[in-house]
Amino acid sequence: MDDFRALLAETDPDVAQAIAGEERRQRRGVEMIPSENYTWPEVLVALGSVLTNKYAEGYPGSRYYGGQEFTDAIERLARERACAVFRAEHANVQPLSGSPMNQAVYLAFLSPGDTVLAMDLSHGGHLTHGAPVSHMGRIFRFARYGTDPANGGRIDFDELRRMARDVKPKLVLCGYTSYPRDYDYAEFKRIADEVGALTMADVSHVGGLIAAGVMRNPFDAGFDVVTTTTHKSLRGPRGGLILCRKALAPAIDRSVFPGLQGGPHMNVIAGVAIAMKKAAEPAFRAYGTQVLRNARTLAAELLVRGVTLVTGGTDNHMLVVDTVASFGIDGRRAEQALDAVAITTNKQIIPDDPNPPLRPSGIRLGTPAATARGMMQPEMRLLAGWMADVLAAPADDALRADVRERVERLCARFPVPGLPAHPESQAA
Ligand code: DSN
Repeated sequence: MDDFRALLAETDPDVAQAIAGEERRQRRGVEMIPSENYTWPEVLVALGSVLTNKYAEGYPGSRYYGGQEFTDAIERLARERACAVFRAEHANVQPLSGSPMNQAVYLAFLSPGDTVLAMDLSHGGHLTHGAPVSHMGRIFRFARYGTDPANGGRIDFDELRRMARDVKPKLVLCGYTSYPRDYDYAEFKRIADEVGALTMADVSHVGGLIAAGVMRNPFDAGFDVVTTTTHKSLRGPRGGLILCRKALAPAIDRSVFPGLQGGPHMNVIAGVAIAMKKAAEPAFRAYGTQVLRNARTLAAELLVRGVTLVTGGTDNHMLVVDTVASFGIDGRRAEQALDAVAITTNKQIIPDDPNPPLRPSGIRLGTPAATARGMMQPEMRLLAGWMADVLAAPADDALRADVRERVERLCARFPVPGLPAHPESQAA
């Protein structure tokens, strides 16, 4: 690999320098975007392997091109391991990422104009859950449930049941990108059964925590379909998984290929196989447990500092901070202030946000990446204090310089998985 890095530096110094710069950024700063993580070094090897050269349309044992003895073996491994980790009857490991993954499910079971009951974007849902700006939002009718401020920001199941009876969805979808709580999948399933709807859980954010056995698994409540990206808490390569009951497998597989996609990315599927092997190990359960502990510690410490958290805390790996209520600054300003001290977060709309998405009222924080580096509760306490100080005084240059130095010193003690210790990439 090192020889190839030298070759790249010679062939294309512009790209090589940008990669080295990104390595430096990842090494020197704390990654707190809840959907990001550091994948395993072994996955990086698979991603950079010759598997990227191979076309493999179709499925193992039934492909449209020759030369599949190794790709078939890899895809079978990835499918079997994913089924074992999630207790699923069938896994399709070909979705290129989260959006096509969810699209493939809709297109497998719905006709244009059919109704889906899904979570409102500002309350935590995802663009592919029918936001009006997404293509899916134009093809299908999405009815949106929200969270109830009177119930601590949790889902109001009475309202959900009323909506389900009213709109008669063909699919009830639960899943989120900015909801810091766990789901009562059994209650969703009961409501879906009452109206004869299919159940789908998009667990992209918490896939790794479900795999680790530290959060609820929708299949335990009898869900039909579960989707997850593979690169968030699961720590795999960028990709998507569709897991389902065996009876639904033919429709799902046809929908992914040839319905939506062409050749699967076999280098990524090899990475998924590796990540699934890792996810089945006891060490991954310990990782998931620590991700949750770290999130709770971060939340407790921020609450002590008077910070307003959406729902008042967290049950998962994620916190949503109301920066307007807490510090009188919008999420964009907060994201920039934290970027300046090498703590990476993302601006985030909050429930019924009066502000637009590029200037929303909050930020999201998450612990999967910092935990993958080995950071634990003491580091979360430090980070919470530094973030609260910086957000309370975003224009204070001296404070910023001091916190940035402290963050970089902290980071030097926690190596980034998969990053070689190249002296040149450590240089300023
Ligand atoms: N970008 C992902 C996230 O941050 O939640 C979802 O698409």
